[in-house]
Amino acid sequence: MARAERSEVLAYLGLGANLGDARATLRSATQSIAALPATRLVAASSLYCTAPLEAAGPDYLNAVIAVATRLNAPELLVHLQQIERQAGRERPYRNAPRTLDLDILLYGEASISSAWLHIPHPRMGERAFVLVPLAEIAPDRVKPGQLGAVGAQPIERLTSALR
Ligand code: PH2
Ligand code: MG
Ligand code: MG
Repeated sequence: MARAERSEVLAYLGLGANLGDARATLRSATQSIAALPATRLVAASSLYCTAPLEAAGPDYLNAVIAVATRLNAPELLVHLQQIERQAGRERPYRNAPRTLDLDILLYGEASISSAWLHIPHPRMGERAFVLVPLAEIAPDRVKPGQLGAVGAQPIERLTSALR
């Protein structure tokens, strides 16, 4: 008997970069994610210029995208880490400046806590660079009051599009 197809899950991914040509890297990463097996791009936020939060170095470019995927969350994570490595990501210390950071923010309605993966992303509710682009493409996934709570964090929407 044929194995039942896994159903699609809507996942929200945070993209960030503050080294190298961040704009080109985020665009290219979005294309690589859209080309992953069993995955399609559903929405992309604007690009945002944001001040580093709990981190040093240059300003970041951040965005959030939505994908519909049949990959499970650990499979998706492995693919995202491969795309980070292809972009030259190094991890010399926590929150070091990076050529590319790809985080799974939400995976459907799932709550996952393993050694490698915590979904929803544990710190997303404290970060304007996540909440503002997420609210742009999925206002229902941002809780009332959350945006106000991060209102003091510098973030600027850029006119150039992510895709
Ligand atoms: N990522 C971090 C730490 N600080 N600050 C901004 N503005 N944007 C980020 O993507 C970011 C950060 C750790 O992942
Ligand atoms: Mg991150
Ligand atoms: Mg990360």
